[in-house]
Amino acid sequence: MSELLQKIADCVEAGKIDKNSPYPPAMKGEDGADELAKQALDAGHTVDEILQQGLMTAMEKVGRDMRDNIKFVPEVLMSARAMGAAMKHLKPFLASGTAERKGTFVIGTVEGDLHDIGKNLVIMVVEGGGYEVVDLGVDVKNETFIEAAREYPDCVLGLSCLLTTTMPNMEAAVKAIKADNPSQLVCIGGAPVHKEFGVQIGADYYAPDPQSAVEFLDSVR
Ligand code: B1M
Repeated sequence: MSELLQKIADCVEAGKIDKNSPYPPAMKGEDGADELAKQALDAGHTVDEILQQGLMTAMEKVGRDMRDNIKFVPEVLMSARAMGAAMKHLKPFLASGTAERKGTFVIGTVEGDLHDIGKNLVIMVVEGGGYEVVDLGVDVKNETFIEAAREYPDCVLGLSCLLTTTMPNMEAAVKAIKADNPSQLVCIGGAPVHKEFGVQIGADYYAPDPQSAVEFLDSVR
């Protein structure tokens, strides 16, 4: 991995957002994920390299440290903010789709779940794939998904979840959406969910990554 990408990964892991950020004290005054992501783009690194080698690698390590009680929620939040600062520079490349929109994708993280980094990445890629995206945010109640589906007829609903404990909420959401309108298309995604789970809960598609969500949208429009 290049030195610049390694530095980005170090910043995300340490929660170093930008040069002015006083956290962590050991990195005070140094460039953060914000400046380094811009430098990496200027140096010719691809968006995919920065995402996969710089940001995702670091976030996976943060996740392992969180699981092993080495890092705690406040530190993980700083890492999430550092990742967000870097992603800001990637957004124009991911979301530079054509002006003509191919359809509407309404997405939210299911009730009880506050994780939104993956969802926001999906939004950027789906926008880049040429779709209008309506972001319902996190901790989205079943009724909110249903109301949005009525407000945007012909939309595809996207449900994200990152916790095993909110997988039952995803199931409840899909069942409520389908009970209201059996032909409403629903795509699910998120680290703990998988294809079999999607089939089991009655979702139309399980997208393992953002690009797969675009491919599903293209296949049903
Ligand atoms: Co949380 N957290 N967290 N957390 N957190 C995990 C998920 C965890 C695996 C960490 C761990 O223990 N190893 C663990 C879940 C364990 C489990 O479920 N069994 C966990 C836990 C336990 C918790 C809390 C319960 C901790 C606590 O309070 N004790 C708590 C729950 C809060 C809540 O939601 N109610 C909590 C809180 C938090 C923070 C707030 C601190 C923060 C979230 C900040 C934010 O999102 N704004 C956070 C973070 C950052 C993580 C980890 C470290 C990183 C998640 C992430 O953003 N990954 C995570 C560990 C890990 O994943 N390594 C962890 C990067 C992101 C780009 O990937 O979200 O997977 P991901 O999205 C991917 C794909 O999944 C896919 O595309 C994306 C790009 O490839 N995708 C879709 C996602 N949604 C999709 C939808 C689609 C299609 C594709 O179509 C609709």
